[in-house]
Amino acid sequence: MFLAKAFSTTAFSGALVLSTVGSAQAVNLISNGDFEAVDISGNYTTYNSTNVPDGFGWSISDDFVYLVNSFWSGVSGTTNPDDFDQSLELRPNVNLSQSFDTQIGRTYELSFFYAHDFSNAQGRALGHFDIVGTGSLLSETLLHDIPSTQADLNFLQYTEQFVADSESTTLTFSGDPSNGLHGFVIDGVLISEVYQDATNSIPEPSSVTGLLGLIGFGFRALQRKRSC
Ligand SMILES: [Ca+2]
Ligand SMILES: [Ca+2]
Repeated sequence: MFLAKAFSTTAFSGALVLSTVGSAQAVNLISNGDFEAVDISGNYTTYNSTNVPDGFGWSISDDFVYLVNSFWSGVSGTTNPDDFDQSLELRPNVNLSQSFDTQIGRTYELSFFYAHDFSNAQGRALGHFDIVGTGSLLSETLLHDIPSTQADLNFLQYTEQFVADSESTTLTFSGDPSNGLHGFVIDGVLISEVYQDATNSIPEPSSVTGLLGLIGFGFRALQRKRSC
């Protein structure tokens, strides 16, 4: 369901062609960002640092996570062999992390869906994430407090960009002790490089206006020359 944003138009006679710019290509640098890589059956299962299965892709420390299968539906738009869209719930003190290759100075986009466990009596949950290279590149605390039911957790999507400052960058999600037993849920974690094509950049409206003004000036100059 992740579609690259694209914009393309032809201004006039092929002289000015605007094409894809600044689009986040859907090549995910995160492994198992949709939490479908390990197919589980039943409502859910739990993983901690000692029983993370091969292929899960994420490191887990300090607490455990729930990998949710049929108890509710995730929203990554992907499913595994038993046809459920799996998602992940963070326990209060857990850290869930994954490192990925980056190039210094390049821009990347992080997006993911988040919600709270409908069983949370407070009707809310906090979640944290950090993206760290040599320094901290992006860090947020998110609150999900809109209605959540078992039929629909009402996932929201977070999207933001960051610039890498090292060749390896680490994304870490953390729960929050105030959530209690029923916490923050994530799915569809995507990090992709944002490609800026300088040769196809879209002119600002003022630039277009200026360009059209120059064309108009040239046309009027040509008319004056012919009338002389
Ligand atoms: Ca499954
Ligand atoms: Ca999923």
